[in-house]
Amino acid sequence: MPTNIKSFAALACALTVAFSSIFLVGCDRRSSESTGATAGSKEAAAPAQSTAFKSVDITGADYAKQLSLTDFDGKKRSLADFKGKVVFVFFGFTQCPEVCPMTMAELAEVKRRLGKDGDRVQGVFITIDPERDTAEVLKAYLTGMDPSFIGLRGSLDEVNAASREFKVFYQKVPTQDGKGYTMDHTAGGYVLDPSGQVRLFVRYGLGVDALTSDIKQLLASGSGS
Ligand SMILES: [Cu+2]
Repeated sequence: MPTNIKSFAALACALTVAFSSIFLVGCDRRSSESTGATAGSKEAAAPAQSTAFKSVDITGADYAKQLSLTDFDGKKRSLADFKGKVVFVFFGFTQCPEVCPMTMAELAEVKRRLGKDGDRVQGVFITIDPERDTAEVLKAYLTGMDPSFIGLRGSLDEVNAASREFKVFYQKVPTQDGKGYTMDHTAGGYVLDPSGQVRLFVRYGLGVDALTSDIKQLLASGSGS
């Protein structure tokens, strides 16, 4: 008897979660990386029951559809280059003290755990600090964590356009000594399925187990051939 009610409740919950996740991306704006991360882990706990995914399911979103930047070897890249793979897209900067290195290190661990299937997972890191993150810096940083990772950069305008397409926020924040700056940015990544559709928003701190499970599902559903 309660089946219909249950599925309706699940749907309503999923919609609420999807809506709040879009809102929360915006909420990262003013928060520093650490507070953003704390808020993220609290919010991330809720969606787990309403979907098979541990991340926030954003299947059908009308953004994160295109990308046009240059990789650290000077090659022009678009999302079409990664078709057939599950792609993890993250916006960050190499001087980030915690969120960026933790996120990419976790993704590297996920790839290792997946073994042979890990070859079909592509990590894409887009620098929001192209002034300091030269191609050389970006390449050393990423390939040091996983030789398959790709780093993308562009002019300030190009990076800004990409961040708008992915609904990612970032801004330069002067350091307290007044001598330099750091970057505030959205602490989460996007996962695209092998057909190139955006499927998940991964909040910072989700963890290796959950991310491995989510990516496994997308690899299984999108094997195609
Ligand atoms: Cu960061």
